[in-house]
Amino acid sequence: MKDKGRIIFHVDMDAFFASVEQRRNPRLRGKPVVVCGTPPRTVVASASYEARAFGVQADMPLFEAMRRCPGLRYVEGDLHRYTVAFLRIVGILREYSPHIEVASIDEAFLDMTHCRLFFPSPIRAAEDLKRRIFDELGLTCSVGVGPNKLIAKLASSRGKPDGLVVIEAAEVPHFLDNLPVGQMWGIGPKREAALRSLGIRSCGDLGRFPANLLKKRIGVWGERLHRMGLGIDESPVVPLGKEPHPKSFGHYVTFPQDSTDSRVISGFLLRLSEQVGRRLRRNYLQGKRVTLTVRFSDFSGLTRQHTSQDPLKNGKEIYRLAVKMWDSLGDKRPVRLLGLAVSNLGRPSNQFPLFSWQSQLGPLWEAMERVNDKYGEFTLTWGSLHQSPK
Ligand code: TTP
Ligand code: MG
Repeated sequence: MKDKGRIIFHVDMDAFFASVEQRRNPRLRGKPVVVCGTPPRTVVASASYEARAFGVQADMPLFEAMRRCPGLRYVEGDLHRYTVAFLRIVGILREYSPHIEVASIDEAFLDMTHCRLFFPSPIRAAEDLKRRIFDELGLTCSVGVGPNKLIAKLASSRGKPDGLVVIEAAEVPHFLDNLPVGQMWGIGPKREAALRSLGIRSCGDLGRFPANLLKKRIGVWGERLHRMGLGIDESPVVPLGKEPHPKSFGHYVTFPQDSTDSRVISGFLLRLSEQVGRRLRRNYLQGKRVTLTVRFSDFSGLTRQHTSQDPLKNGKEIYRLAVKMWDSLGDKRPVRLLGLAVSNLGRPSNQFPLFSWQSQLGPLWEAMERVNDKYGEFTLTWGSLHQSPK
């Protein structure tokens, strides 16, 4: 394969949450099953392929899924269970390449370029890896093999479920020509419609469309999309343990209505502090500098920074400082937006994660956080990882 001879695998578990539940409960196997939050007012997180045959899909309200598929079984999700299962999968993947990037709660990239000595045939290695995961966890996955992460990911979704799709560098143009543009990363229904109006239907069309024109029509993303349409992606597989830690964590909130009420303002400051604090904790970091951003109803704004002598470790500490910073502003204009960021980050010397790689699971955390935000009832701490899977 060209692309500087890289060989990249993308491994994505099939109907992950639902499959874990089917594995756990044999009565669910071969049946339409969804994993969701607490019924009845919840949405589908994962649908088994049996359920998908009835048009059930992720993000669909549960009642709609039940309407489409009478006899559908649902299981309230347990994020702890899925995380434990995926960490076992990561353990297997690590035996194939030390260069693994955990991309979300059920997918990972492997750079197999330098593993040729051990695995002369990438296809054999991919087959073997699939078999290992199935034998040890009873779960199927889809593997895409390509000259870069973009092509590998597109290939794995092409093969779903239980697929193995290999795209050599020379086959990339043909592969992209046959791929609807909506399947490209970052192209949702709205953007797809905008591209269609320009006559762009396949990913190949995207690559052929002049970059400058695309940029004019759809903005800064245009250039990036053009390169993606050509199948170009030079981004490296960033292995576990090698990610640089972020420089800052920040959150913003736009008020539902402008306010001068100090209780409303401190309420939002508390929420922002907790959000930032949670990200610090889950990355095993602490920070010293707090940046407060305020926008007023007249759209003017200001930013204040304060560096604390002692590192800030949690939401409470951040909140205390943020309130002081707000009070010292003494500005009485109605506020429309608040932002809070913590920078000058470092790792506390006395609080290392149990295993070094645990501190590097940022994308996994991000994915779990997204699910947690969506289904508040799922809660997870690293401590719980030390229980065996149920
Ligand atoms: P996906 O890999 O997107 O979906 P999947 O594994 O269920 O199915 P596929 O075979 O198409 O890969 O997401 C992985 C898990 O993330 C999924 O099992 C549940 C969770 N998830 C949500 O909680 N909400 C969502 O909207 C999506 C898409 C996924
Ligand atoms: Mg998946």
